Amino acid sequence: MKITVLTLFPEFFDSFTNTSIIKRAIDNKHVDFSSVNFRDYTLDKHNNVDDTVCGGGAGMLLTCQPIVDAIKANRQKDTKVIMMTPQGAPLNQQKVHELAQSDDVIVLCGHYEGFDERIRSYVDEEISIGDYVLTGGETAAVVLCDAMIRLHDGVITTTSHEDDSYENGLLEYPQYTRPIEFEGQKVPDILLSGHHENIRKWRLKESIRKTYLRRPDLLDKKELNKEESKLLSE
Ligand code: 6GU
Repeated sequence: MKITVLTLFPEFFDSFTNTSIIKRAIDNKHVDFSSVNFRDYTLDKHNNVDDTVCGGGAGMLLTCQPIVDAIKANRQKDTKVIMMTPQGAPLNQQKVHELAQSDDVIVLCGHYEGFDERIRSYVDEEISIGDYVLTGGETAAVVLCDAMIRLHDGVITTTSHEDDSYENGLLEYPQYTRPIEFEGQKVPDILLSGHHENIRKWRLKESIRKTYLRRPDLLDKKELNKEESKLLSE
């Protein structure tokens, strides 16, 4: 997968691409990541990329020319252009799977008060990471890129994605490691029993319980199978 981030702050992504699993995914060529400064594309003699709002109002807007030229210069025929904006579709794990199907994406990050509306006609998808406002799209782009990259084959080898929170529409069950007792808190006996089927049932039940208590909205959306419905009613 190729990811090109268009941003005024390409250095923002340095620690993201130089740390842990994402660094390894790049080193092992699972992902080709670059961040490009769209200021490099401005034709303005003072290098500006923003201007005042037509009709008046506070703040500045990103102008069409540098951004549209940066998109055109960095896209191929099949590139998906994603704009990070609080007005976008809410990001969830299903959306991450969808977007991670693309072999080539451009992720556009805004700053200041936002984008000239006409830029949106050059964009395939607008994505928001939640109902709160950030100073810029860069932090949101890191979230989106991390979630997409980790889904690629070979990036994560130690765990299966199917057990992750949200993959099956439920929150993850509680997990423990040694010691068996820590400051009076014990690992549940069943996890030490070696009885795999009972452990599987306990984990599913705890997943449902945690989801019911913390995120009932997820249960409303999920189609429970027979076993899950039975556990929920217990
Ligand atoms: Cl994608 N951008 C900004 N600036 N704020 C946000 C966001 C994105 N998602 C939630 N808040």
